[in-house]
Amino acid sequence: RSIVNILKERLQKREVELYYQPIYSVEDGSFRYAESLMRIPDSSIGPIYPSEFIPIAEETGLIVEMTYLVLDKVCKFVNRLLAQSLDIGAVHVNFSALQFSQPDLADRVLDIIHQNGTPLSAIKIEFTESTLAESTEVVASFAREMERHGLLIGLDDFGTGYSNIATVISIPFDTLKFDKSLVWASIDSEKSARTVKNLVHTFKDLGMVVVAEGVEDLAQSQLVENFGVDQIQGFYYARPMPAKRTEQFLSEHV
Ligand code: G
Ligand code: G
Ligand code: MN
Ligand code: NA
Repeated sequence: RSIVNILKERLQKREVELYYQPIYSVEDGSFRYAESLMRIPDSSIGPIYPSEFIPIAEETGLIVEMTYLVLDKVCKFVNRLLAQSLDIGAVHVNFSALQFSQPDLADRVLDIIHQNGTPLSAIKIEFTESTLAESTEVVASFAREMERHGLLIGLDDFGTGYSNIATVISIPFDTLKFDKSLVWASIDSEKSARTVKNLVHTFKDLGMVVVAEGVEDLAQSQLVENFGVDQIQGFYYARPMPAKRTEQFLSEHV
């Protein structure tokens, strides 16, 4: 069986699995945020990882419906947390560039969230710098429309794409996530560290929530805390985990 056929079948059966990686909030030491990460468990060939299936889902266009499925599942997950009075700040959902070729994107996104009765504030849509570079105008108008509705938008993988600072600051991003490569580079290089620290200050000064990702040990966590980031994501704090374990984790750390 090819990966394409597995993806089609999973999509049809709505059997995409979501893992969640809790995100640490520096201010109060809580874990009130998480990022959803797609997994395709398949018994015949073992689990298929995003690095393998996301490019295929993008080439075939399947990523569009997969993303709506992910969003629907995230809404249901958030609803379960809220029903237990767990104050999940927001779950970050990844969007691929291809999503922005859909003229009804904004309507579909809002429909899915409304149909689930999930508060808009509990979802944060992440897209990458390369998405922004590829479809600047579409992304900008989507971001403005989401802002009007109260849905938060985050820029992912900052520092790896073709960041045009003028574009980045013209879009109403709530959140900016520094890519792991910048975090790691800052451990080895004083120049990188100073640059990232100053950028963190710049974005915070603009009122953005700043996240560092890929934090794997104590030294890296101390470094990014010293940079002044608001939130930290990384294996040092928590690995991506199944929904049930995430619920348990969050209930113990909110
Ligand atoms: O979870 P993992 O570290 O293997 O994820 C690898 C990559 O796959 C990440 O860059 C992540 O953005 C991407 N990815 C994971 N889940 C999704 C998803 O639901 N949608 C999209 N578009 N990308 C995802
Ligand atoms: O969407 P994005 O590319 O930001 O996806 C986050 C990816 O980073 C996921 O694949 C997740 O598993 C991975 N990740 C999260 N924390 C760490 C970490 O501390 N180290 C490494 N190597 N990868 C991480
Ligand atoms: Mn992401
Ligand atoms: Na990232």
